[in-house]
Amino acid sequence: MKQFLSINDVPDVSELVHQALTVKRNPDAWKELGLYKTLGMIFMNPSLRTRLSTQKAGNSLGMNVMVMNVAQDGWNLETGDGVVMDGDAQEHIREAARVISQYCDIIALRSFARLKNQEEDRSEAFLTRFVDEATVPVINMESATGHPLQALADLMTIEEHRSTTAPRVVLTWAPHPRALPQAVPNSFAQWVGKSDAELIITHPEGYTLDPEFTAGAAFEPDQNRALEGADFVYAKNWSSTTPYGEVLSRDRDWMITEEKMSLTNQGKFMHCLPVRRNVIVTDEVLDSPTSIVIEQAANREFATQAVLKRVLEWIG
Ligand code: AN0
Ligand code: CP
Repeated sequence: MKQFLSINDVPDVSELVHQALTVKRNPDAWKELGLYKTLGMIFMNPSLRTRLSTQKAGNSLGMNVMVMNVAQDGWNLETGDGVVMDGDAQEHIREAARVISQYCDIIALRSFARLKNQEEDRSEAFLTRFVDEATVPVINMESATGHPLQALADLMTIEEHRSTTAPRVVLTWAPHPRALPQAVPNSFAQWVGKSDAELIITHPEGYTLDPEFTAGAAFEPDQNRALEGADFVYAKNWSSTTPYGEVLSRDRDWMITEEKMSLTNQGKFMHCLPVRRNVIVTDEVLDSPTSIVIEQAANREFATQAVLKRVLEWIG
């Protein structure tokens, strides 16, 4: 695999899920594959899971790993062409991406949606520009429109817990005080769409996800009806899409409670984390055995290890 920006870099999703589960069973089996290779992790936004799991995944393959919180510790980056740089930005992404490439064999990048300009986010302006300037493979640790490493870990978790070939998976919007990106629900819908699962999406008006990511999914505006018979409930907040990037609803009735979970087929509760307790989901649900959020987070390590392994094999 020459890069991992989105599902489009994955020829066979099911095969990659199984590869990641194989890595999980024996994480030390490729501990020399990345010897003398350097992974550079570049963060434009905060992280707990992605940062630690990616670092560990790289180390398990023998890689040297460097981490930089560029937004906090680096120069402000300019991305526009032909700009007279007499404002806040001290460095252009052209030099930054090319310089980081000098020190690294693989670069992993996190750069969230800015939620200001829909076209800018939709076109993955920052990620695309970085990839164009970088001279080594790039791995997406959440970009404007997608979080494919999370989706891979989510599919592993569903695979480990499913009791039928085609489980009923419900992706439900849940309230949150701040405007969050659509990257996680986009990728989740897109990756589940490539599996045997049945996907039902439920959200209030104004929150319709880009159809590019939700092909094949059913939409049910009534959350309770959507939850009926669900094997997996994946809760996530995202900001509105029409108008773009706003908090249109704070409706607490969308929070996942034990009562809502009782509508499901003894469904498992999923969330990518970080999660706001008693806003997205109640303590009772999150602390019950139906919650598999910690397993999802654990699988991030092996999902990323499988992806790094593929990219290292491509580098040779
Ligand atoms: C981020 C988001 O919603 O995209 C990261 C999730 C993995 N979440 C928050 O900013 C709370
Ligand atoms: N799920 C996830 O990506 O978490 P972090 O934002 O903490 O990395």
